[in-house]
Amino acid sequence: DKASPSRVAVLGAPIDLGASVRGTLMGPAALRTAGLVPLLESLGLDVTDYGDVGIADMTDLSDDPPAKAKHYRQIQRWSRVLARRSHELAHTGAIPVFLGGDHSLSMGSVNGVARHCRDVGQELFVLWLDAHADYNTPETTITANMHGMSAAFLCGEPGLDGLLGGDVRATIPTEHLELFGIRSIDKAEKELLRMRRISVADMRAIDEFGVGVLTRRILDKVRARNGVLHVSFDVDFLDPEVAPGVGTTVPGGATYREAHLIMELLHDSGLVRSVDIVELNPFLDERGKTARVAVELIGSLFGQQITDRPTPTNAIVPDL
Ligand code: HAR
Ligand code: MN
Ligand code: MN
Ligand code: MN
Repeated sequence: DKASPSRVAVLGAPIDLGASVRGTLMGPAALRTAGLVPLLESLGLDVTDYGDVGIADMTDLSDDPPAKAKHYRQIQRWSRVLARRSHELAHTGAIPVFLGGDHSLSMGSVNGVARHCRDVGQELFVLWLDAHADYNTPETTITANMHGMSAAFLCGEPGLDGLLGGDVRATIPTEHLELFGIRSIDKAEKELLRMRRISVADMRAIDEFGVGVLTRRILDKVRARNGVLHVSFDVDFLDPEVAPGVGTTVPGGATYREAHLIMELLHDSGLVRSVDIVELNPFLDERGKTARVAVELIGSLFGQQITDRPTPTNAIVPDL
């Protein structure tokens, strides 16, 4: 497999107005406190921590906020600043790692990475590790919370068209979005996912086939298109027993070992070019447990191994 870049750019996005529960703004600090940067350095990576992004100097646009999108103006400021910073960071050739912050930050981070991939003519795939599909629009949403809309926004669904103002909105083709670990979808959201034929590895598929098979299937698809991968890791992907520090826990999530195996396979693929870590809420955590697990998993994503046994090549991949 091809080698990933050896430089990592860490950027915090202390944003929590996209979520129903406040507190994810402490996420970047908790991930740093849990030792993210020294861990990455111990793996031989050249890490630059750019600190946290702010939105204080952002002016407001004059588009009409959608009827059902809470804190639209604030999220718009974050999206615009993050899309710009993300594009710049991707351009340097480092792997940007965005520390959230709620999942609305991906509207900016992934957009910037997608713009860069478009600049260099590379196909971008997005692996969305999450309990939720985040595929609502202002039309379909029940809660009006914007963290439930980020994947839909990235695929160009209507309703948030003015979010980035005059800046370029890069759209992820629906067949390049891979939802994984999903166990909570709203009714209208499910209908939209079905209409768009979006790939959903839900918890039942994981139970039946295992994360190894399903992850390899995604990696093969990316490789076949000579593409690269953005990993958007919503911490609520994990089972609440493993990761209690999130505002929207859903039972029946990924186990500790399943999550590590996914990260290990992703690392071995050499395809990952950017990462979000989102929805960690230190206000709800138990003595740093969730922050520590998230950091360990990022360690596996960047090459931490138990032994040096690489991914075996005899992958058995069912045609689902
Ligand atoms: N589907 C629900 C909504 O749209 C819940 C979304 C919750 N999202 C997150 N991130 N916690 O995945 O409001
Ligand atoms: Mn999410
Ligand atoms: Mn570029
Ligand atoms: Mn979620």
